[in-house]
Amino acid sequence: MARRQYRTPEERSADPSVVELLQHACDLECVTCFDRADDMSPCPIGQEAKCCKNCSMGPCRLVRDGQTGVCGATIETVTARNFARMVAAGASAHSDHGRGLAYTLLDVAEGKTTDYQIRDVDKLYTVAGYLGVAVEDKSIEEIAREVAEVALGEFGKPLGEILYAQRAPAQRQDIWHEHRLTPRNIDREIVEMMHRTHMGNDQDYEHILDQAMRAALADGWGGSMLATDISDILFGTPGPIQGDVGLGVLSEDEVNIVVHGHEPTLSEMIVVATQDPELIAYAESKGAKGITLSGLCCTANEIIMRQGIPTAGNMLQQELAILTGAIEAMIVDVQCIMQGIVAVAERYHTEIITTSPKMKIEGATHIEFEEDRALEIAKQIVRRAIDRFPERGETYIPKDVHATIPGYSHEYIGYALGGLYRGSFRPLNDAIMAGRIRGVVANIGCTNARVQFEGFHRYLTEQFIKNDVLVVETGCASVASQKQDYMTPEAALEVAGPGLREVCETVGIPPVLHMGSCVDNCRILTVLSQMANEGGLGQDISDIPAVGMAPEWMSEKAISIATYCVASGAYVIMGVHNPVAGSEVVTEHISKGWEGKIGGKLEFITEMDEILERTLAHIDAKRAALGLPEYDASQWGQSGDARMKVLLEMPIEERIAAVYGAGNARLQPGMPEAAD
Ligand code: BF8
Repeated sequence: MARRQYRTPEERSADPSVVELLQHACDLECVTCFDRADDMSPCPIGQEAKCCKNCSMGPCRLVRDGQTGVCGATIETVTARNFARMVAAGASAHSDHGRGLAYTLLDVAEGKTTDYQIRDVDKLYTVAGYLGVAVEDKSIEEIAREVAEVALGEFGKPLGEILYAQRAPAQRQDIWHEHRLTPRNIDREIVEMMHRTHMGNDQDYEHILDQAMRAALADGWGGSMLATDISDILFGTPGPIQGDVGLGVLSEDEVNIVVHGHEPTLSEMIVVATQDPELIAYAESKGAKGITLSGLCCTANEIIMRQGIPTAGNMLQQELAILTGAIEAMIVDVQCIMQGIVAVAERYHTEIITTSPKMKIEGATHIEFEEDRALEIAKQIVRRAIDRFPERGETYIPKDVHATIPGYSHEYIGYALGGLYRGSFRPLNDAIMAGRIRGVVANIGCTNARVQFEGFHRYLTEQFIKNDVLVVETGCASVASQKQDYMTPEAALEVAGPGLREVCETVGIPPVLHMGSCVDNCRILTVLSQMANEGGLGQDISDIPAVGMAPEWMSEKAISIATYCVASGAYVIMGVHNPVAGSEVVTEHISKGWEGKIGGKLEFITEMDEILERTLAHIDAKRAALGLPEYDASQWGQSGDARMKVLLEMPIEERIAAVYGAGNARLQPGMPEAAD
């Protein structure tokens, strides 16, 4: 029997600090998700969605041509069902997150909690407008209460359609109506998805997949969009802020608390508690120099973009962070939390604290978070963490910290491009129309232990910006770029292509923009809608030279996001593996079939260079369809700081010739002196 092949740390990770910790884990014989991935091949039947376990006549494994389940279900039905159930699970996760925030807003409005406030009144007014809540002669609290009530109604209202669908370009709304894809309410679409995929129900793959799109749209334009909007109301709409990213943000001499998960209601309160002078003094009384708070996964995105709290890492770094031996407590809420962290924590003094009524892990401490006692509970948790500090043993913290500027909400992008009174997407559209910016890529989603950690994210992001493609990112993908130093304006000078660089220099933005956590992918929908409405790039999201991708995806949420982006008109590429590979018909349908029907398509591509080529080809094809000039990098780069740097290094005569033309090589007034 062939010996199982274990990947080297370098094969497992493109992030040098993770390579270092994987070697450390190996030395300690500590098992992580990377080892488990190598130990256990993915089930070849489940991986391709060829297994139906929706009734007890099965599970049926459809491995031979033409084979059906006991009930007669075909491979098309089975693969479509499995895909649709992934969408339902992903949509439910985002939407439940949104519902929780709506309840918190209601509690704030009714004075049931004083630990949270309405931090962004402007956003409250904007959201009231979207939801049809009149604001005249009402107090902030009254408006907030009505907004919360209407928002909660969006999850289960008996009649009508979700209100946020009206935020899409008109043409897109027409397509949704034509194909009966407009979500009615969020819960209904998810419940109906589960119903339709029950044994003996919907057995037409196209019909099943239509409902998958409707459930996904209820996520993107419903649950996620409400989650983002209400988070902004309660915690502030993000704007650029300086921060640090990398496992090196953990402190050698302070109490380290890491918050991990998704919901800002928990993390924002932990931020407040860790800044409490009494608790800082308590930490000092235990021999620490203070308290260092950092984030993991999407929680990290939430608190770095609003509070500047450092990010320790993304999803696959959760076990490795504990392996530093420097974490007193890892506080988790919901989603993307691996059970494996408990086993790693048991080797150290680290306490894993679960806080959500929806999530417990055997072996972890459970301290349930209640919004009406939020700060009190947060302080209790922080105190517990401090109590662990004297038990800390040897530490192994990689020296890995990167500066970053996260927080490019769609509101801020509009402001950056036009100021307070003229905020608009016009300059972005103009730059794309001229060809300075070739197109836009939304690189989002997870990291996955089955592929080289951040290998795809790092390679593709670099290639895109070198090719003058503006990249926007959320979730774990954004953490990869931050660790790659691509989310600073300096990255534009050093890495971006000439056209993108000119735009970044003019506006003062990085070539890769951080737009938040995974629920914040709906911000990208808003940007695309505003670009379509601005004019010059067609009438619909499907006209824009843009591509979405999650090359290292792993979660069902990523499948829901991909599906709502496709149903909104985008071309989306996913890596890792094709979860409907069991059926060529379904694979073809979600690509060419969906493209013909609704203008967006979903493809699974596992080779980096193929993803790159297809993305650029799609962007160029969309440019051509709009009648825009062919992308030509040689036209750009004659202005801006980077160009000035090159000019200043030239001898004066050459510099003058470069600027004014060879025939006019005489000193011009105002020309800077040569550097030498
Ligand atoms: O929601 S990117 S691994 S942390 S699922 Fe999870 Fe994927 Fe990270 Fe946030 Ni999103």
